[in-house]
Amino acid sequence: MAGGRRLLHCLSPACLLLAVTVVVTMPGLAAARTRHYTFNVTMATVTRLCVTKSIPTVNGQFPGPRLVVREGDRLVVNVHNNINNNVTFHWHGVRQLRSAWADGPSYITQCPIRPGQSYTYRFQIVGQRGTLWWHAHFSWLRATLYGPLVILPPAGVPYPFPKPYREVPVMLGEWFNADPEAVIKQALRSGGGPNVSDAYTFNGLPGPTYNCSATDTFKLKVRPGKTYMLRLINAALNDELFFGVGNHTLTVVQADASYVKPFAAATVVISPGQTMDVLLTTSASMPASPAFAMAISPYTNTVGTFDNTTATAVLEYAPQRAASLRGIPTPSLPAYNDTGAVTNFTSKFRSLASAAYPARVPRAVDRSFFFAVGLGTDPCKGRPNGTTCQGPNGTARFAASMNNVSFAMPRTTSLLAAHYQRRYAGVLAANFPATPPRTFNYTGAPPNNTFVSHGTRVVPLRFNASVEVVLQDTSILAAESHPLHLHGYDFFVVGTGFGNYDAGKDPARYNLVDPVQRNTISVPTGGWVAIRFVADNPGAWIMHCHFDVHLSWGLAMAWLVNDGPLPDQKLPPPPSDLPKC
Ligand SMILES: [Cu+2]
Repeated sequence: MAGGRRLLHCLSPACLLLAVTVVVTMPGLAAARTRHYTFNVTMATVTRLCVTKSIPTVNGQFPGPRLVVREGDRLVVNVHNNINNNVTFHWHGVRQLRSAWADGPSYITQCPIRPGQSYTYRFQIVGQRGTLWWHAHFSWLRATLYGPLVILPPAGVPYPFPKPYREVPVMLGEWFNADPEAVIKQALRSGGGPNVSDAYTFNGLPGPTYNCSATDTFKLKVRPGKTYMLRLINAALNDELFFGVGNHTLTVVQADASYVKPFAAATVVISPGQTMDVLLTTSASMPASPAFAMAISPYTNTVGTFDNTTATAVLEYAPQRAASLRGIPTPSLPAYNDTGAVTNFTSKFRSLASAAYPARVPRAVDRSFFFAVGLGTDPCKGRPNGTTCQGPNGTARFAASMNNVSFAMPRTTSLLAAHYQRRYAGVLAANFPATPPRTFNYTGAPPNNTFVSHGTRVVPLRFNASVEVVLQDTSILAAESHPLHLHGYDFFVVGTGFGNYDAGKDPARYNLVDPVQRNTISVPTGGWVAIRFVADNPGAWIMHCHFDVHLSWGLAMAWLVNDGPLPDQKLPPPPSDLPKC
């Protein structure tokens, strides 16, 4: 099924709200609603690029169903796993205040939902509005298990910008002709890089730049003189993306479900995990061209292979004249390695920081961390028979780390269950290093020894601790940007730069007034970024690279945030249907 086509039938949020709302009458809380959804995880047959295959889906849809809620709503999502694979779901960017059991990353907040089993995710949307999304959080299953999570403001509360005529989720994805699970399994077996995707997609559709794909094109029908809000979501597995629309300028108004000071851009850059709401105002009168191309292409500095293709979709003013899309105006996107274009764009983000939407930036810091993030290697020696070493130079295996620790997922329990039961022995060590084990010129010539260590090592945090983390890219095997995603929190991006972070000089240039608030930020290629958050949400929270290949190689760590003294500062007991390992 082409979910992208179906999207066109019900574009307005109100329409979707009608479809799935269950109103719970609560005295004195007329606006509080609980919205129920059922996720039946099933295999479905899908054809793209003339390849027909069976893929994991939610309710047979690809991409998956759109969830539409209002700020303050409670969600209840009943997941039934009917596929022959473990699965979990993550509600990407949702704060999950005191609902860590519903966050979803496998072996972090829950054991996987096994084939034939069910689990109900229950959580509330608090203090967030805009676009988020949901995706599977087990191995690479999110390649096809993903969908939008649209959070409208509370009823009667306007946007801080003129109300758009229409709002349209635009999910940017990555299509593999092969089974993505086979792709990552093969890479982990060989120690080499995984095969790259065959196409990028708009709402699951690759569009006409690929062979055998012209009929699988996402089309957005528009009228002249109207403003459309595109809810952009980068659901790609391993690629940051440029996005643009031919002859149209975009205005960015939200990022990761927080409002930003609006700014104009011809091209946007969006990293895996990130969301961005952009306004597009159509031509005042019917334009000469009946249609315009929307396009996405990768941004990367990898020395490995990557999917260097461009996908297009169509902004269609006049369907009757747009029969042939040949020659329609197309955006000129930057070159794949144009870091200058990326820096120029990302430097424009500022929190709205208004009276209604203040930026509560921590001004003082209780705990400071410096994490070197990047690739590394494991030795070939001692690998079991049948495994090979197709990593760097064919003499090692690819790995990735933070502070030289490659994160090992627990297997017998989740971190959160271990934390809740205070049974840490054999599961985790609360000694994740606050600084790299040895200092080196992080963005200069890499050290001779690039071997990583392995472990399930975490940082415990006291409730309400104010935390700063400087994320420093390394040039080991190649400087490369890493979209770092923190679960359970938004953070403020208070500083960024190229080269090595300088603790003596750089903090003086921090923005503590209106820094952007996000849940995912790309550590710049050969640079650093400083983030701050207040640990006001008890639980076990993974922070990881949102390139699935780097996560598979261990680019992750976790925070254990302890309960506070008050009753509403404690993690509640686990739900009775929490899956067991
Ligand atoms: Cu990464």
